[in-house]
Amino acid sequence: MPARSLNVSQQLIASHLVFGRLVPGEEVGLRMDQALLQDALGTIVMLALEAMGLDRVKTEVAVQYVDHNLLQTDYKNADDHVFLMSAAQRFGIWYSRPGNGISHPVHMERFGRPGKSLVGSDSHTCAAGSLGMLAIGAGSLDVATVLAGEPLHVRMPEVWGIKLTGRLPEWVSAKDMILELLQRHSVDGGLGRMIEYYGPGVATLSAMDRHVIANMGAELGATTTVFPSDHQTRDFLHREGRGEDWMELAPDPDCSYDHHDEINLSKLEPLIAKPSSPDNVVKVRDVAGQPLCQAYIGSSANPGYRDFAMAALMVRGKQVDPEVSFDINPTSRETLENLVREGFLGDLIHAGARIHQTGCNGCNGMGQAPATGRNSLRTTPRNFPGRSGNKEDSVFLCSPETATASALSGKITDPRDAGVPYPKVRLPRNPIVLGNSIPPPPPPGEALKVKLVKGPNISSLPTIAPLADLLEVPVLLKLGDDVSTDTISPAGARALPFRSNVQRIADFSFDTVDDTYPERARATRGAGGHAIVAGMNYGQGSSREHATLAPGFLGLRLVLSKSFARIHAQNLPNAGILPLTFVNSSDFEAIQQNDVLIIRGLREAVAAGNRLIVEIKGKRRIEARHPLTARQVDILLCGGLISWLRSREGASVAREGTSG
Ligand code: MIC
Repeated sequence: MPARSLNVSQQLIASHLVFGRLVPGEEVGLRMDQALLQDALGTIVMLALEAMGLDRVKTEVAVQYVDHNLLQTDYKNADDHVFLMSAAQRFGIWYSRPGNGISHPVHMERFGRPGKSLVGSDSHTCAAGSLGMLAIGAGSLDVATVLAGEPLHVRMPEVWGIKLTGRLPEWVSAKDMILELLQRHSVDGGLGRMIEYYGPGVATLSAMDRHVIANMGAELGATTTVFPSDHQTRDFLHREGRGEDWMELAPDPDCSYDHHDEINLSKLEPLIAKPSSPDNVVKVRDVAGQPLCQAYIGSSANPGYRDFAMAALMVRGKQVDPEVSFDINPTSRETLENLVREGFLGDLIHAGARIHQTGCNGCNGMGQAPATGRNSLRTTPRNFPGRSGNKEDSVFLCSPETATASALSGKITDPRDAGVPYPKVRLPRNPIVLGNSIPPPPPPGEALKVKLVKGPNISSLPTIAPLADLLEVPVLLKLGDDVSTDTISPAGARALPFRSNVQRIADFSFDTVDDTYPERARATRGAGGHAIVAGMNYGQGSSREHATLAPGFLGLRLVLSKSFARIHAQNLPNAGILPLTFVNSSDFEAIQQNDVLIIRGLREAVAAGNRLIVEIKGKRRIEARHPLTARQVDILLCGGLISWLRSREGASVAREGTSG
């Protein structure tokens, strides 16, 4: 029988398949060659590795980046950095110190390799699909499990082939292309899908353009994104001094895709996502003329040298509007050094830019919060309400060209109307490459002697109770569609320093929508817990485990929604919380806040099948279903992922004991 023709996604999945079949919707186990951790979620990974008693990570490469929590207003973030350095050394993980840059572009520069797989404790891990990697974001507990040598468990996605034709016109860049897709398909358009770009237009996009597009596949809710590995990929690796890491990856000639779409790059125009969702996309010309208080360049969504060089060339010899804060956030030390050498940083400074340190910074509210109700134009990936650190924010997402044109005029401006000649950005001829900026971990013998250094804010993970047999829980919150993890466990400089202290960060849960929730929830802790009811795509956005562990610590036992975002749906059972969806979504209307939901015989019922009867006390019964695999049911019955892993270890120790 002739071998089946595979697209690139299927080739990558097939070459990493540990168990399962390439049948969409079925659970597959994937071998992960590499792992990426960032500090805001890495502390949970390290605490989990400690709780699991792991000696050394089992992936080929694992890297801990420190890029998110860089503001050191007191001891907390600084203590986390020290803890992460000690834990990285202890567990055999490379450590990228603060100032080296954002995990996604730096990983691409230093470790990315076509054909390899990568798991990351960050939803934008998919950015590495730009190099032809199978790169998947996951919750911190799942990442810890992979580091301990388990495959990554995901549902086999459908493959969404997007054919690119044409070439981006002047003033239109990769960000406009991904905004076009968000306009067409919304923030849940990629659920259950892996996006694969193909067609003649792909060759016109550089590896860094592809990074922009792959990164924001997360905003479409997709499992991941992949590009083929071609001459652009080779060129990128060659420029990084790693030409030997290149291999070609192309779809088989007769392969097919489960879904189709097409974009003619030549027809695109500058787009912008209005507040406060990445899919609220319109043409820049439709909102032109509105004033702004901030123009922000940087983040993992626009990390390339060209993005900063473009801004620099546009403002060369000019001054930005005096009422605009022009915030430049370099994304990697290497990019910054090249910008300095080529003189571009000088252009930006001269024009009035504020130069921030290399890292994620204001992207998730670690500084640079905009003024109340004033428009902020950002090249970042997300603009969920309040994410900037100001509850009353008004954040737009756009390309560096649009942000810079608007900074110059003081009004939202289509870059084609800025009156600036189109700058031709050329990559540096002999780029500076920082090959040794990340030292390798010590060898095993030395690593085992390293002690974890925990500051006073670092607390062990809370213990989680096994699933109860009777749930009788009040609904403490009833929420709408597309609730993001930024709503569940807010970002921003107030809350983020508590990322290594689940018990404390719990007090911030949902406080941007209802600041009475933490106290009301805490009161249910000893009394059987509580439930949350929500609409579609609950838990979209970040992979942050705090969005499950923290409400779980406050007594959250059940989330009943119309649908879940991918990573959050995996994080819920890992934190011992039961996810359920409505069988009839109109039943959503039947439940009000403070209603009590009852499920009897729960332990047996979740294991027996995926349908459950939920009684709305004093009203009626409705049908719900759980999306759990057999493994996830076991995890829930055990009281979350760590207890489950421990119980399995216990079982294998017992087996070894009897066999001896
Ligand atoms: C984000 O862009 O939302 C973050 C901040 O990078 C998160 C990680 C986090 O919550 O720390 C993500 O993308 O997963």
